[in-house]
Amino acid sequence: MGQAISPELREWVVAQLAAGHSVPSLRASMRDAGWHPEVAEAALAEVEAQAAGAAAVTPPRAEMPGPDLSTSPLYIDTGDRLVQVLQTMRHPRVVVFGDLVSDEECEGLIAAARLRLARSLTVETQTGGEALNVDRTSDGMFFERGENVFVARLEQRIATLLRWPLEFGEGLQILRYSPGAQYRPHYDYFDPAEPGTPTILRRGGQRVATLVMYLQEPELGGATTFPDVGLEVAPKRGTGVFFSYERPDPGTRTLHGGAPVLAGEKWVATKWLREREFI
Ligand code: PD2
Ligand code: ZN
Repeated sequence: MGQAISPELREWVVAQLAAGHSVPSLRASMRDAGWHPEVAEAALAEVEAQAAGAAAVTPPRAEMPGPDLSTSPLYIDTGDRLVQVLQTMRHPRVVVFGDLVSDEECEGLIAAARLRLARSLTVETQTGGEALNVDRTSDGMFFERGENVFVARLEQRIATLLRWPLEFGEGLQILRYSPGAQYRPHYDYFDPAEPGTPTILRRGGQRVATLVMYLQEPELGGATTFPDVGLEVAPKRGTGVFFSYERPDPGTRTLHGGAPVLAGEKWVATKWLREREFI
């Protein structure tokens, strides 16, 4: 019985061939990433056959998460809170929100996360597993979706604010940056050219947007930076910075980082939104 070829695996094979990699090297990468040889062969054969016919056209993403800015609102009512719209940018799409998280919620999230912190792991696109990342020197943890009342309330607010189903969100990530800690510039989407990416994409497809919320402000440093456009967002408690990327591509200008904390401690909560339900 042949296994079905996922759209993600097909996409990855297309990207690799387009980048000039040979079929034998793709076969070896897929084997190393744990794909069954039959599935790998079927995916290669299918993509090669398609390439011989009409050129594949990737349709633009129909819908994206984001607030309704059509009336240039100063506030958005999320049902339980009036969130401020402080700043917007179109390319990259960035929106800075004020009064997004209450002091009580910031403190509740930090208290629940503190005991479970570990040196941050990031998703390892080579293999689809997790690994220590030298580019990120913060400590972190993940909550399950809806794990406690603070998490559940915030997730519902985010779903309303960004008009994206709650179930399409990953669990909330909490990060603590001590003095000197930083997160070097990176993209939050998964690199389509990496062999582990098809495995990662099985849980809800690509990431399409990020919301970083500041739970505790440092005394100095710790801005979220967007180097392509020279933007720095100050890590003010209760504020959040949203950005979205309709393609997993640097052309979205969503390169961003967490500048080194120079004094004090910075805590953030990050919500990543996927294309589909995140299981
Ligand atoms: O803490 C930040 O400012 C930051 C910067 C870049 C967080 C993330 N990325 C992230 O969680 O992806
Ligand atoms: Zn990031």
